[in-house]
Amino acid sequence: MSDRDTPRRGAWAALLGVAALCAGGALGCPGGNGGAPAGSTVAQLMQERGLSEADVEAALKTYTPTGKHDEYLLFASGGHAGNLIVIGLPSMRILKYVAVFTPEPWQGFAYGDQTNELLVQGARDGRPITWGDMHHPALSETNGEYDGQFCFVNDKANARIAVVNLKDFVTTQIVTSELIESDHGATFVTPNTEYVIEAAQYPAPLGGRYAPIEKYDEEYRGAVIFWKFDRTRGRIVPEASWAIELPPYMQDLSDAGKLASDGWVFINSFDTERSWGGNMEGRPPLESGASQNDMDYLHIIDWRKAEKVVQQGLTETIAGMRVIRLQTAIEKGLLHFVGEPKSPHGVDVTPDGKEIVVGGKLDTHCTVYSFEKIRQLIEQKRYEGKDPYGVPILPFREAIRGQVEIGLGPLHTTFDDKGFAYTSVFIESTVAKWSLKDLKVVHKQPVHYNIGHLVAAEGDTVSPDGRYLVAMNKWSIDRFADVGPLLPQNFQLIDITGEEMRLLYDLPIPLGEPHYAQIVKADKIKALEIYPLGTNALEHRPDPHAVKAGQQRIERGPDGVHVYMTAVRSHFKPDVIRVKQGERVHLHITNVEQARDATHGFTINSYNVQLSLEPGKHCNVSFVADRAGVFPFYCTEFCSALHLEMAGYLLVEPIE
Ligand code: CUK
Ligand code: CUA
Repeated sequence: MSDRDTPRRGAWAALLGVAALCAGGALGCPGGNGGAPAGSTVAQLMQERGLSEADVEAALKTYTPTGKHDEYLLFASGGHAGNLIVIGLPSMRILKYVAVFTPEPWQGFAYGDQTNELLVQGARDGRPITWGDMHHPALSETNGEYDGQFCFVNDKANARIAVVNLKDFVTTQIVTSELIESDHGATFVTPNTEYVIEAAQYPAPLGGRYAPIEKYDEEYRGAVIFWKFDRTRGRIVPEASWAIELPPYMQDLSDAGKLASDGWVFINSFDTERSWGGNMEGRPPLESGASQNDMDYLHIIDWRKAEKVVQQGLTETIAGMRVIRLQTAIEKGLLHFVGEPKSPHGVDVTPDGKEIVVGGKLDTHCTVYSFEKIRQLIEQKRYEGKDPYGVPILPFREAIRGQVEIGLGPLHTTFDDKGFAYTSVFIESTVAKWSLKDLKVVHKQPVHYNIGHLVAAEGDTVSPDGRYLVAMNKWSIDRFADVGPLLPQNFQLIDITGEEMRLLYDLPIPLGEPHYAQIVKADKIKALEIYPLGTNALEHRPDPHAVKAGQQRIERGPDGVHVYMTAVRSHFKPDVIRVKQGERVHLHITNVEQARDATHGFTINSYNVQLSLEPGKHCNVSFVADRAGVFPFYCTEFCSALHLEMAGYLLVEPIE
């Protein structure tokens, strides 16, 4: 407190690197340089705003002057807002919301052009879904390093995966399999992005069948899908993807092995009790039923071996997906279990791939498993038993290197470049820093409040950067000005360069609950500045309907009226479109600008159309002009001095 109330000028002057400033006389150095009076500008500011030295230090470590770029990018899930948030570090400036599962008008996402088809692709059982519960973004990797090319995200509620192309930060694909009804251990990638992993969370009969819940043990199942990714096409290939059936436990988080453990996938689980609720039917509520056992099971999957089993055709097709049945997985030695204490959460492979760290919501430890020990136990077939489905269980004590006494409710773990691990401690609201070498906690940093995930710079790659950590807190309670009972989440930036962590910055996230994020070095992302003229952004190639200057035209065909239009500051050409009521209108609009940031929007009254036409981009829109009348269209981006004049008319003449 005294620190806060009485800033000590000498110390902050040192911190400001003050020689140069003193020379200017502005700071009033004690005893020096012209004897400027006490109560200098910075000191006054500190006093007026009640800032401590620590506050000023934090400000200096995060403040990013105009024109300076951030060193890192944080890709954070937007939770049930269904989008992906891009944030610069250390400034914590929000740079973009990338529309993924939810229509987004600024980006013209799902407001009339082909992006609508993306949401149609992501329909389940023919029903389009216009939101998603995004949990875990995963950046594509090459040799276990982020390569800056793609970001994958999941939708827990509807068991979907999307691909975002980081050339332009645009969603290009949404896939779903009706094999499963929800997911959570998604998305995680193998070290060369061979596969995008999606593990189901809530067991259900595979393939969307009905079965009475009393048949839970026999008919309900979990599964993990290995979505094959084709990097050159930038697409997931559903026909080349496959899955493994799992027992009806609630599979939770996943992580892919790397280096020493390359070729393996680890999935933690809960509810191995197979409790399914029924609290109005004389049964225990789901959550207490699911918390009876002292141990749940860490799932250990040999995916390279599984891939061979798929190639041998030892699969059954369910809901269009090739599935290795549970019995086959057991017989072929693809799946092993090892105990995990008390309602486990989080599974994180260390940077060298040699160890696997699992937290426990109702435990005070993180358990550190040795992959080498696990491998040997599997080789020697040393089991301590089998689960009710016949999955072999490795002896817990022989599979671990040790346990770290962390605190109440350890969840997720991330890593730095100096051999330290950082675990989020939910009940305590702290980040615990501990040494991988001797499994001892060395420092705890309070956070505000209820931390879920945390992420350090490149912290889940083979070579973490250290530097920064972001705590993703579920509650913010009193941290910000009151905005009603629904409060923002709080992302807290923490400096992890020193022995002790330092809290630097709070960023309120005014969106659905974000869960996980990844931090990548900004210079790894090589995004386009503009599109080559006439680009279809969904396919990253020239659109066959692209319009060049001088080729604008209106053509009538058997399928309706085709309008080939250009947008350029400050007009659409053509700017008058005449059709008859009931005719189908096809708009083909190219922004023929090649100047950076010269984006035009396009909206048309009453037809729910809104496009974003970045320089060079081409969009196609098609609708039936079923209402007679006069419909102004205009540019929705303030693009130029005559932006308001960038408008035109769709004239829909009534049929007699
Ligand atoms: S989960 Cu949210 S805090 Cu969905 Cu990764 Cu652990
Ligand atoms: Cu184009 Cu405003």
